[in-house]
Amino acid sequence: MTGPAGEYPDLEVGHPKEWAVGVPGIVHSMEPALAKMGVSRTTRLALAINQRDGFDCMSCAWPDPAHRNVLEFCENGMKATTWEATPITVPRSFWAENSLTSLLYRSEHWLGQQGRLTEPVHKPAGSDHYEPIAWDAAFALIAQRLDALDSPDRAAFYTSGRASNEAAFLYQLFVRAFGTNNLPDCSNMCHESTGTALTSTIGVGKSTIAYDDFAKADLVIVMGQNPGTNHPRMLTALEETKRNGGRVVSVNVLPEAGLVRYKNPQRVRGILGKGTVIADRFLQIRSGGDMALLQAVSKRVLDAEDAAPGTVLDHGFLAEHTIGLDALRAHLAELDESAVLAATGLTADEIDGLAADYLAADRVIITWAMGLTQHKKGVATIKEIVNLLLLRGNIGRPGAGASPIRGHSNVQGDRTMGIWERMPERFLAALEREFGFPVPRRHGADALQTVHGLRDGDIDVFVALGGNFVGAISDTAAAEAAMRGAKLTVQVSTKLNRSHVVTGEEAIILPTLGRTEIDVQAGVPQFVSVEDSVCAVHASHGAIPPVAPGLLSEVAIVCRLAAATLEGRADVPWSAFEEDYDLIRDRISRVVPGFESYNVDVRRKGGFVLPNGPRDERRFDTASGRAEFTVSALEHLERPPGRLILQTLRSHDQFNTTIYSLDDRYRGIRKGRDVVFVHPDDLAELGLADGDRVDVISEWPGQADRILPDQRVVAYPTARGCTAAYYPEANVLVPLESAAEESNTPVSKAVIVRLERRS
Ligand SMILES: Nc1nc2c(c(=O)[nH]1)N[C@H]1C(S)=C(S)[C@@H](COP(=O)(O)OP(=O)(O)OC[C@H]3O[C@@H](n4cnc5c(=O)[nH]c(N)nc54)[C@H](O)[C@@H]3O)O[C@H]1N2
Ligand SMILES: Nc1nc2c(c(=O)[nH]1)N[C@H]1C(S)=C(S)[C@@H](COP(=O)(O)OP(=O)(O)OC[C@H]3O[C@@H](n4cnc5c(=O)[nH]c(N)nc54)[C@H](O)[C@@H]3O)O[C@H]1N2
Ligand SMILES: [Mo]
Repeated sequence: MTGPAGEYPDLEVGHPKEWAVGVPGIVHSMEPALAKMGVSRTTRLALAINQRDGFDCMSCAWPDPAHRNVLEFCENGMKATTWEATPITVPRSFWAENSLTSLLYRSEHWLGQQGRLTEPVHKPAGSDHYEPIAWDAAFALIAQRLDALDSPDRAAFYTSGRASNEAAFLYQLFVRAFGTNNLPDCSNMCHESTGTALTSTIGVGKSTIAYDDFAKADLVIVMGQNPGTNHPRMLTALEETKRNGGRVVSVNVLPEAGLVRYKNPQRVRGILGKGTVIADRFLQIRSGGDMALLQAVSKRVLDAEDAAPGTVLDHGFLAEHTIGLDALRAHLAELDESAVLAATGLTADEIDGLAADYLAADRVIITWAMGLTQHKKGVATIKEIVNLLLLRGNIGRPGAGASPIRGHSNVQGDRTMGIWERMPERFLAALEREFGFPVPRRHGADALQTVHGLRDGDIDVFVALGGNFVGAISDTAAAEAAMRGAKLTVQVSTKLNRSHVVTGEEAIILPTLGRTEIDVQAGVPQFVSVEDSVCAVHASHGAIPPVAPGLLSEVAIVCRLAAATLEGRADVPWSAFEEDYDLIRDRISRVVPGFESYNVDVRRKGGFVLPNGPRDERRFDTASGRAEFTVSALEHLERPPGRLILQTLRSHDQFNTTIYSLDDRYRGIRKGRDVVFVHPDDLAELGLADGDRVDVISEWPGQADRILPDQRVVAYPTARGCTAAYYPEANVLVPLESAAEESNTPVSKAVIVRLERRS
């Protein structure tokens, strides 16, 4: 089937795949690399990804096993690596040839394909072109604009999760020395709901498991996550769960390929055989129904205990380490089963089945990602995960725990290093003690508040250490209008994206080294370090020469910007830090708990694992000093008649706003992205058919419609009433006002839409 029209005239729609990865995946991943980089550069890269003396793969925050394969990467890791390591660069003539107005009509895919950025450029106020600028002039200009602000709070400093620990620590140090906590980051749009829920219930906003716990688990419940595309190496861990007799359950709106069947490319059986069936049970839940499902399972666990007192719950653990069970018990006693069925779209049998799996398992891990966090009730849903795990003591022992799977490769480390608009007092006080300048205490702006600040004229300068803020945040039109209100926007980036094109009055791009590249300072090769999803910190060494001479590392850029802006206002040795990253780590070791002997530990084989109260000693640093059961009133999104609930998600060939190709192999889509996936019965009900072209229109009370025009309808086995389209194109549909309670994360997985056939 081939679709007509639109931006993608060659769009092809086939059948979704059942299995993931395997040799076609790896071969597919090497082709573009080989074509662009030649065999020797490609081989050097492939042999260095995720190896002990190599670099940390940028594609996700999945941890590395103790035993590493010779090629310890996945198809998508190789894509991310090649995307960065391409020898193609943006030529100087590009800026004169392309006005910003003309670039507005280019897709993210096209922008990324222009190659690596190699020299700083400046767009003067009133001009429609960037033009080259010397590094020192660029730093002086930014410093001057920052200095001219009435208050440091009139600037915001965004971070995307690729920044290393060293760069992130210096960046927040600079920003706080400048005088603000305006440190929004990509995590605000990602796992903020996780951090909020876990910190309040178990005292730490991170995973409570170690890598090898997957091999020890009897049951892994994968909720709202598509590992086949977004964390492919996780499938190897799930395969181990299964090999050791464990079960895997997937709770998802979609039947995602990798969870159905997986062919491990690292094993002969995976190459030749039919692969492993990963999910023993698949619960195809309605969007946002997870809170109800988890409450229903917890209720069944409590009922089982009532039927056979003393045999089901972990009474010793509950008595010693938790509070609040009685309130939960009372709440669940009143649980309305019909509301649960309506919210989940599941049958009582399906829920009984999951409860039976949970009760039969001695050791249970629950993992999750964006399918839970990007909902209005995301925080409450994750608190229900904690409730369920606590009932049978599934936290703080081998093979059991809560395991949020992070997105960006160092998003967790950046938070540990202080990238957060609301860092706790103990961190701020330690920073103040170590550096001796007054650290601001007033909470800063998160990602959505930054858009509001820009829109309302409260923020004038926007600086981004990586990422693609206007491409990634919700409500693209509103975000872009807000960004245009800035006086100055600054992007520290490897490649072009939408955020370079939609700018403030004045704009600067500072190109930077990527993680694949060798970083030499004062004649000595430096390394950086990162923290993965299971709190393991390890070194990352560049493997190939920089794509162009004169590129600065992120650390160097932050140091020079700080030195130019602060002009000795804080007693921080910026140029010494730039020359020797060990000096940065020495200071981190005096500020951040767990890093006391950073420079020694990070040089150990495989790095080191940060202490974690719940995991290591069942210590819960909450308000009560115990793990806290919580009670949340059941709520789910009602779908008005004739409407669908839209989720915005990733294709197989993209990394966030970076589009590698126009294919989504596992979902049967080729050469286009202008699709909207709809259940066949919903299509019939709406009077639409597969292949129709529609406008997708989002509705928010009291506001004008938001429109994603001209999408091809694809009949797809999604849950009834739920539809899906690709992020970031569909971000235009997500209202700025639609944010998760408590975490303020954009609700990217539940937008009420209607589909209108184009005439
Ligand atoms: N190749 C590649 N790797 C990546 C990324 C990438 O873009 N490309 N991005 C990285 C980043 S930053 C992140 S955060 C992660 C994202 O990793 P994921 O969270 O896996 O990414 P999404 O594509 O947003 O997929 C969301 C999943 O949740 C399901 N879902 C949606 N709504 C619900 C719901 O209400 N309930 C349930 N149970 N399921 C639901 C969707 O069907 C989908 O399978 O991946 C990281 N890794
Ligand atoms: N609708 C919708 N919106 C979403 C999501 C969703 O599921 N749906 N997901 C959200 C999530 S989970 C996330 S994490 C955010 C992602 O938000 P961001 O992290 O802001 O976005 P990315 O697309 O990952 O950023 C890509 C850009 O980073 C730059 N870059 C790449 N590598 C480097 C590097 O090493 N150094 C520097 N300085 N720059 C580099 C390149 O210029 C590249 O264009 O988006 C969020 N937005
Ligand atoms: Mo993310």
